[in-house]
Amino acid sequence: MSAKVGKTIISIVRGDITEEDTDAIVNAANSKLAGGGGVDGAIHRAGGPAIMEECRKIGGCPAGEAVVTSGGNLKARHIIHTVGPIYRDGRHGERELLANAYRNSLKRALENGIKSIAFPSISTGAYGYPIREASRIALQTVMGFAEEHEGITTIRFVLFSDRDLGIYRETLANLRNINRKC
Ligand code: AR6
Repeated sequence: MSAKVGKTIISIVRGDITEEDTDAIVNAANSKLAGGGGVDGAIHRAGGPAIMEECRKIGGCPAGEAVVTSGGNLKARHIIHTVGPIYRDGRHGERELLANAYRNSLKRALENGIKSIAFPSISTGAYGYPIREASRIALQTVMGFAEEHEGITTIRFVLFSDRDLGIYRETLANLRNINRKC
């Protein structure tokens, strides 16, 4: 399933992000860039130790920000490490921090000449963000960015389960309908 916004194709697929062949994949990291479980663990395992070496040199990344390393042994040449919010109750700036994580990842992509990028569902695993709301923020943010910026041709959301895929699909369908009515 996909949508075209300006010159950017935004698509939603099911898969393992470590196997993506986009110019960059995004990692849902922690603020110490220390590695961990979930998608972070999978990326470091598949990409090899050179990535952690680069993360150590960078030192850290606050929630909502994003930094770039090489892709190590992955097909993707770059990894954009971003840090989503830890969800508490939705009243602690979580929405803005999650939107910033997507927006700043796309900014780093533009700065590095990256034309295709794959995102996981940031913050909806260990960090507990309710996925329906997170999917709206994710898709609205990247669609808004694609309207305002040229240069990225492909933005792909790579969901790890059928359930997550279904939720992102529904959200994209709803957002496309809303845009058509405007
Ligand atoms: N490909 C795509 N998506 C995946 C993969 C994969 N290989 N593996 C897991 N996911 P999480 P967070 C999905 O917990 O919530 C780490 O320990 C997963 O099903 O990876 O942002 C970090 O070090 C879920 O939908 O990230 C941080 O401490 C989504 O990726 C913390 O977890 C995000 O789940 C970050 O938590």
